[in-house]
Amino acid sequence: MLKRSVAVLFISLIWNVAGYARNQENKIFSVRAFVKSSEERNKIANAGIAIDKVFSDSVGFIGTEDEIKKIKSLGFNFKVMELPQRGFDFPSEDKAFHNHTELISALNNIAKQHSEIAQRFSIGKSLEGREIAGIRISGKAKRDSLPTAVFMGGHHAREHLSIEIPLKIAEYLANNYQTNSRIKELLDTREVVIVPMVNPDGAEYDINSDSYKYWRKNRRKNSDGTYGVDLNRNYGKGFGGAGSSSSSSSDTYHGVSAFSEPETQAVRDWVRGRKKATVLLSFHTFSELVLWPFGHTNDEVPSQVDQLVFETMGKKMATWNKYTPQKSSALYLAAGDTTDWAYDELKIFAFTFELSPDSMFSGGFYPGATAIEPTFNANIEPALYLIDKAENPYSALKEGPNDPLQLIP
Ligand code: 0X9
Ligand code: ZN
Repeated sequence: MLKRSVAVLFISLIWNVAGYARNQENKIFSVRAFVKSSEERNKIANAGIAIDKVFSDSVGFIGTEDEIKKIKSLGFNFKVMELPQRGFDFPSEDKAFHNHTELISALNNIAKQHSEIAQRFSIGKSLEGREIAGIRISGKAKRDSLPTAVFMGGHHAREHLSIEIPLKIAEYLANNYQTNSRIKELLDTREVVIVPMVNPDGAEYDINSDSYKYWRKNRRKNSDGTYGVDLNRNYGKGFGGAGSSSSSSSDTYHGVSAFSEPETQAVRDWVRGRKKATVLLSFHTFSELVLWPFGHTNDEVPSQVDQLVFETMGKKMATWNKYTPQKSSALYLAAGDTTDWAYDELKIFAFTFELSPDSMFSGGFYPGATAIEPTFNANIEPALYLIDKAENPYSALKEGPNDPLQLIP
């Protein structure tokens, strides 16, 4: 007789890599849970599970034994694969990735080598006291005098590639200002502000031991002794709603209140202060998606024109990186993310990119250093487009066969 849940366990025997050790207490699994509808998908998100990848017949996530039990008790069929644990700091093959100290040096170098256009800034400190570092790049020295594009990465600890791409964008802009007239023109008329590592404590925790930990949250010590708040559930819009968990051990734990975390407070106060910010891009990994609000509800944003701008810009950016463009809620409902807040409170056209790879099976959160260059190449044109559109996002509707409703204000 068939069991209701069928668990297939593939134990990976990759123990022959020098220096790798295994943490018996915290086994981590790649889980594929089979779902038949978006309702079932949302049921999983609502169980406090951080879905990484949506397939037509299933969802993928990184889970603990407890989370596998939860999926089982909800009656889903699933299969699991135990993940090998590896590395100390970044393992040698991944040393092109920047840890926190290296990121600070890289930003300092840009500012030093291009002092006429680049300035370093900090938006605050993480819970453990690490600098949340940023860089401003513009042909005009006076802050907040030009239309501003905001880029962020590293909300989620294990998504190291999401830190490399905004850093590379900063390097690209700074390196090309003098020699590339398109870049010079853009930067002389725009301000670009970039914070590549919003969650430095989490990113460091993920790498600073003998294994990658598949860590997602920050390093808040919760009152019950568990660790971490999901920073992308801690923003104000729809806080505590669908797809966010009130259970502190969950990967999607939303925290005790909206903006309870120093990292999200820092982002909030910094973005609020950028008076000419009109566009924002928050890099995450993985799945190759271009996402826009809302994500906490299936409703569209109240303004029909704005919804069309989101859709038009999102689809346009997807023509370059070839990612799948969709409204966030079509992926799964998740309340309290950066973009819903930035649009709702500040009317900033805010996007989430889920970078490469496409799936867990092509590297997931740890795609290796060879992923950095092609992912940057795929995303530089969308980034430049976004910077261009900072001047007037509504102008997106004037291009091509869009604006069928003649809604341009
Ligand atoms: O769940 C998230 O925070 C993002 N995905 S990730 O795998 N990087 O964790 C997606 C956020 C998109 N927003 C909504 N679906 N609301
Ligand atoms: Zn993420």
